[in-house]
Amino acid sequence: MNEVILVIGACGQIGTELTQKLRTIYGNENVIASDIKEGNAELMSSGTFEFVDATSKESVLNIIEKHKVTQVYLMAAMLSATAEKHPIKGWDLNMNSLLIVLELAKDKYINKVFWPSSIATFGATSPKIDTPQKTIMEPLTVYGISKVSGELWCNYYHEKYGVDVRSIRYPGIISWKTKPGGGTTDYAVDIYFKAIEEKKYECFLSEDTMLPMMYMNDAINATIQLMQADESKIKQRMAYNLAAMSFTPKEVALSIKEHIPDFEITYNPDFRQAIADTWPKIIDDTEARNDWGWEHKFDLSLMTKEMLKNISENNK
Ligand code: AKB
Repeated sequence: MNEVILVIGACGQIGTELTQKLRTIYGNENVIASDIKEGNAELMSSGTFEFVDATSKESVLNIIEKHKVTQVYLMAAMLSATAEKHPIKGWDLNMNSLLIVLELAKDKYINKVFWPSSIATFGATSPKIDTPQKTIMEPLTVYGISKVSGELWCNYYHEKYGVDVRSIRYPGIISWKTKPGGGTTDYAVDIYFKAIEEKKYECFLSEDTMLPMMYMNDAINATIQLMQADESKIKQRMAYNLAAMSFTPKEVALSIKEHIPDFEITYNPDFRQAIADTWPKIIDDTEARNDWGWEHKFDLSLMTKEMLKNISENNK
């Protein structure tokens, strides 16, 4: 079957690189990018772009019908820090967009859905080390509440209507092409840009705050691998735990110092510290590895090399 893929939220941090990778696999003409705002030049020039309001069923359905879309990757979301400032807006965007896409899948307009969950589904009462696939989930953020609820809806639509919806609990994602916006893990991207531009960085988390993280290339490969996996391999219809590395701000600073010896980090924790303090430090992703063969490639030192190289080359 010839797949036509719609990426909703294609201009965000993950959406930008995901869309480009999908275009190399499925052909530029078969991957439609959509968002409420335009994206970077590469994204806009490499294939079709449509403006979409992810919270309007009519807006999403119009694009699906116009392009005969078969699969949707729903990447539009309000992240943890921003959603704490706008709780109802965050809930509306994160939930309504998902329910719209699940309904369209139930009514057979599309046959497969990807929806991102997050380590934010876990809360202060979840085990922090080797956080299991199935454990207590009592998130203390609006974003986390929307992600647990979304996972339950995904599971419900699969159990009740047979919808083929797949999901991953992303850790903090680190990339150099498009910056993230409004997350608690954003420091781990900003620190590399500031290291190149100013050789110093003031971190909004404390030096020993350990969080699960992943380089973008790994995140994109995992997402596409999960979507391409044979249905018999998908045993979780909530979302899969996914891990690559865990580190603290102090550890990433030391890794940067190996390349930029005079780089300096200072710490000035703000409201995001309280969010990070409720999240896991290390995730157990055994199920993803066993069920559909997930393997990460990037550790902290390899990622640091790639980040510094790419940001410097791009800054020239
Ligand atoms: C955030 O920090 O809100 C996100 C996430 C971990 O889902 N990067």
